[in-house]
Amino acid sequence: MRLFLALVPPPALRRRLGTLADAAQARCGGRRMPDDGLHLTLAFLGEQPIERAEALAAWLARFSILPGSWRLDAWGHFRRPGIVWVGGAEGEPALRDLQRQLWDSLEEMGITGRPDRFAPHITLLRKARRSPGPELPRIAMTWDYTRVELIQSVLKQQGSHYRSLARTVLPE
Ligand code: 2AM
Repeated sequence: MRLFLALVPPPALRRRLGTLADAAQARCGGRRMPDDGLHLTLAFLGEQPIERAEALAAWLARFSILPGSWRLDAWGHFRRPGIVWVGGAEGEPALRDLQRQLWDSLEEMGITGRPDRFAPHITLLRKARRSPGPELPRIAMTWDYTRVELIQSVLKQQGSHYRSLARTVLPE
């Protein structure tokens, strides 16, 4: 199973991000992520056997995370895969701590693949033909996050379909 750990925006924020995705697609082309697929990847785990997915789900459902706020205020572009994303211009220490904490636990479970650097972003478009430009709407949003989800990515012809398998409990 192809798995990753992510934060999933609440529905109202997803809709606002979807509006940005529409504006970005009008300028940049490419394939727009559906609103219900928008997320911030904290750890990409790749292909894992089903027993490990079960162990990960049980592990994740046992703890809560420190809630935080992520300030979204920047457009970005990964040129080669044509990814257009939104993220934060400021480095986000709380998100980095969360990502580090998750990878520390994953490595204890024997999972490899920790990236050298973490570039937090929410992908809005794939296979975009142009980079985002100054005519795109200004972004000023705050994402208050409380939970991490374990998500399965099922590759389909029209793009990946995401299925949430488990999530952390809400902080008290
Ligand atoms: P992307 O949006 O920048 O492509 C599910 O595929 C999630 O995991 C996506 O958010 C994707 O990031 C990320 N992802 C996919 N393949 C990856 C890889 N090889 N390394 C790191 N992240 C990856």
